[in-house]
Amino acid sequence: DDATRPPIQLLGVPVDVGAGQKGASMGPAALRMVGLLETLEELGFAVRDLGDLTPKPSPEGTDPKDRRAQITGWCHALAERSYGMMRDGAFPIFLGGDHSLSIGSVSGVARHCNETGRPLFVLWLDAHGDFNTPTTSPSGNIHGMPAAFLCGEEGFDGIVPDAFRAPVDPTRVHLFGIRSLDHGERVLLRARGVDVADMRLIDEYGVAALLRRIIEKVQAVNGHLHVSLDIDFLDPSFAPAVGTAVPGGATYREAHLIMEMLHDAGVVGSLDIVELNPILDERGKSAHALVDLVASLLGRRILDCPARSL
Ligand code: 5AB
Ligand code: MN
Ligand code: MN
Ligand code: MN
Repeated sequence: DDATRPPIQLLGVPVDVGAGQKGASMGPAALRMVGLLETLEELGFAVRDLGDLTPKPSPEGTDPKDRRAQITGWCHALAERSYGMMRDGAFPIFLGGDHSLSIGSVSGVARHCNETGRPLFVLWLDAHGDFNTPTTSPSGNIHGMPAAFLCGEEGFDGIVPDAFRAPVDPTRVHLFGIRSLDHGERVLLRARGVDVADMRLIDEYGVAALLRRIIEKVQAVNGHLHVSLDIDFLDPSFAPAVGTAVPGGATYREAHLIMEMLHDAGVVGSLDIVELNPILDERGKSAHALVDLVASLLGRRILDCPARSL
């Protein structure tokens, strides 16, 4: 029913200093170019494009070589913005940009959930754990750390304003599709009790059974599920536009099934689409694949007329 569907707000977050390679800053433009907004409107949603975020300048001026300071500028601005979008009653979609942006986007969502008493769950669709800290990281790249930040690990002081420092319970963070972990993050993930569905588990049980357990946990407490979709979750054969491609990712249909099940469950309240690096794409196919996945998440069906089936 249309009346119960929140309006969608799109926000571009053209950050790439969190990654080792430049280019994800063009992600928001590419997603718009292949028709994200129009696709969502065709599904019957009211969609507002808020344009691209600009980072908050630091009082002393930000040294362009200080990546941590740059990320802080983005995440300060994004945490506030994300919180505002949630308060508006919107369904926010954050268009990345590298994965460091989730430090800001999820912090804003978490603050809103705390205020409204809704338990927050995070589904992290990724080839990587993103559970390094500034101490364990082999690369120093902040896009390999956001999940650790969100679970309250140390070493991130000041990266979002204090009012937004609301750690998510690690047992409510679900990493899914994982096939590349560093030693330090493997140790931390185990110690904190984060739920990890790696590709080995997915191969044995299939995405449906593993996702159903997560959905049921969220539904049992009327939780809010934030989905953080890193394009490298997908197999690079159909989504090559990634700086950190790892073979053996989710197939096209596995990824769509996840989105379709999430839609039917009605549990998702916010979404990041991150790490699309258009300069590495092949004739826009990765960008198109992402838009099709978002469409499935928001109700496109194979069999029924989309605008009437919701
Ligand atoms: B992405 C690596 N674990 O920390 C690191 O793309 C890769 O957001 C991180 O998942 C990949 O640098 C970060 C080696
Ligand atoms: Mn709300
Ligand atoms: Mn990744
Ligand atoms: Mn990631």
